[in-house]
Amino acid sequence: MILLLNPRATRPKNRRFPLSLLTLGAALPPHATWEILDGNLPDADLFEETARRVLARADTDDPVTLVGMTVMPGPQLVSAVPLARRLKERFPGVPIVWGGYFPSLYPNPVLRAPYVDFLVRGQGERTLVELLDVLAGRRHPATVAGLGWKEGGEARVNPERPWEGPDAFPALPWNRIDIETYLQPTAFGKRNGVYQASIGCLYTCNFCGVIAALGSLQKFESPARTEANLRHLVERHGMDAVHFYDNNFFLKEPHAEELAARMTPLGLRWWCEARIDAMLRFSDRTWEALRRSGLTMAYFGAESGSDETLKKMSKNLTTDQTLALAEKTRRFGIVPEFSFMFGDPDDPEGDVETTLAFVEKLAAVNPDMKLITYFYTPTPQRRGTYGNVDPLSSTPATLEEWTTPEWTGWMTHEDPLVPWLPRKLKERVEDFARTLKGGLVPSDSQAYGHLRPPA
Ligand code: B12
Ligand code: SF4
Repeated sequence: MILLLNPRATRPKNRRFPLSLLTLGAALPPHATWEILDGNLPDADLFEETARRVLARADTDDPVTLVGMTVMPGPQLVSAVPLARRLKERFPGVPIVWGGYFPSLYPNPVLRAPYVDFLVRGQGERTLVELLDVLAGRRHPATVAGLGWKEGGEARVNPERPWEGPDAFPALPWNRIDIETYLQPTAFGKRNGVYQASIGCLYTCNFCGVIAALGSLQKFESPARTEANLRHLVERHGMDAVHFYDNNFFLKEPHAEELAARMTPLGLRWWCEARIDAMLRFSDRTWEALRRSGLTMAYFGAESGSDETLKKMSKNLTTDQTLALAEKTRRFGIVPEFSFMFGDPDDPEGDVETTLAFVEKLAAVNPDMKLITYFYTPTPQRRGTYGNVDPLSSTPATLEEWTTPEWTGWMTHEDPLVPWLPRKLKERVEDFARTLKGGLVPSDSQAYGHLRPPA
C-alpha cells in the first residue's frame, strides 16, 4: 500500500482536487494499492490518518511500504516538515519520498533532513514507479533518473528525467477522491473545480520557479482529453466553473479555438493564466469564441510598468502590450487580473513609483481590472543563468531554516525580508492596492485570490 499525502496548504474552504497525487496514482502499476490522504479537507489530521493505516496494515499481506508527500514552497512546506518528522520517528521503517516544486528546486536541504529518504525532481509519474523497483531490491537507486537519495548519509541527486506531455499518462482516476467535497462555491460558480491541461511553460522569465524546475518547455494534452475530463465533472458531478492551473493556458490560436469550441457546450465559467503577448495575437473572432465558451477572468503577469525592468526580467513583453490587452479585455468583457512584482533591486523606490503610475493608467483603460501585488523575490535559477555562480548558495541549508517565518515570507513573495525593500515601500504598495477601485485583493489570497469566494 502506498499512501500519497497532500500536507495542508490552504484553508479547508479553499480545498481543491489534489491533481498532483491523482496523476501519480493513475500511473502506478495495476497491482499497486494506493490511497490519497488530503490535509486540506476539514478536520483532517494527516499524522493520525497515516498512522492508523500503517498500524492497521502492519500484519497484513499489503502493509504500507511507502509514504509519498507533495510539497510546494511556502505554507505547505511548513506543514510537511513536522508531519514527515513525526512519521519517521513513529515508523522509522516506512520510507518517505517527497515530490513537487520544493524538493525539485531545493533538493539538498531535503536530503539533509533525516526524516526524508527519497525525493523526486520534476515530473513524478515514471520516477515513482521506478522507485518502487528500488524499494523491492530490483534496481539500484543510481539508475533512476530524477531521483534524489542517500548513500552512507551523503545526498545523491541523479540526472534529471526528460518529461512528457499529459497524453503520455493514463486518464485521471476521478473515482479515487470524493469529488463532491472539492466542488466549492467561488465568485465563478456554486460548484467550482480545477483542472490542468498542460505541463511547463515555454517562456523564459528569469525569476520564475516553473522555468527553474522544468526548463523552458510546455506540452499540452489534446483538447479532446481536456473536454472528456471536464465533461465527466460537469455531467456526473454538476461542476459549473473551473480554474485552469496551467502556468500558461494559450500558445497557438488554432488550439485556443478548438478548446473554445469544445468547452462552449459544457456551459462552464472559467479562469486561466495567460500571456499578454499570446492573447494579443488572437483575432477578434477567437476572443469572441473564448468569451462565449465561458472565459470570465484571466490572470496576466504584467510584472512592471517599466520596459527596462521587463527586459531585465526576460519577460518578452512591453508596457504598450499590457495597455493594449487592457483595452481588448474591456471590449470583450473578460476581467483581467494583472499581477505586478514591485521593487526592482537596482532602484526599488523608482520602480515602485513607475509601476504604480502605470497601474493607474491601466485602470483608466479597463476599470474592471484586478490588481495582484507581489514583491520581487526571484526564484534562483538552476540552469546556468548565473554563469558559474551557485544560485542556491544563499538559500537555507536546512528545512528547519526554510520553515522560519522569514523564509516562508520569501517563498510566498508576499513579505520578503530582502534588503532592497524597506517596510515603508511595501506599505506604499499596499495602501495603493487598497485604494484602487476594484483592485483590492486580500493579501493572503494573492495569485490564488480566485480560490476563495469574495468576502
Ligand atoms: C494548485 C496550486 C496551488 C494550490 C494547492 C491546492 C491543492 N489542493 O493542492 C494553492 C492555492 C494552495 C497554492 C498556493 C501557493 N502556491 Co501554488 N500552485 C499550484 C499550481 C497552480 C498547480 C499545482 C498542480 O496541482 N499541478 C498539477 C500537477 C499534476 O502537477 P505538479 O503539482 O507539478 O505535480 C507533478 C510533479 O511536481 C511531481 N510531484 C508533485 N508532488 C509529488 C509527490 C510525490 C510523492 C512525487 C513522487 C512526485 C510529485 O509529480 C507530479 C506529476 O508529474 C502550481 C502551478 C502549476 N501549474 O504547476 C502552483 C505553484 C506550484 N505554486 C507556487 C507558489 C509559489 C505558491 C504559493 C507560495 C504562492 C502564493 N504566494 O500564494 C502558495 C503557497 C503554497 C502553500 N500554501 O503552501 C509556485 C511554485 C514555484 C516557486 N516559485 O517556488 C507554482 C509553480 C506557481 C508559479 N507559477 O509560481 N498553489
Ligand atoms: S510566462 Fe509565467 S509561468 Fe511562464 S516563464 Fe513567465 S512567469 Fe513563468
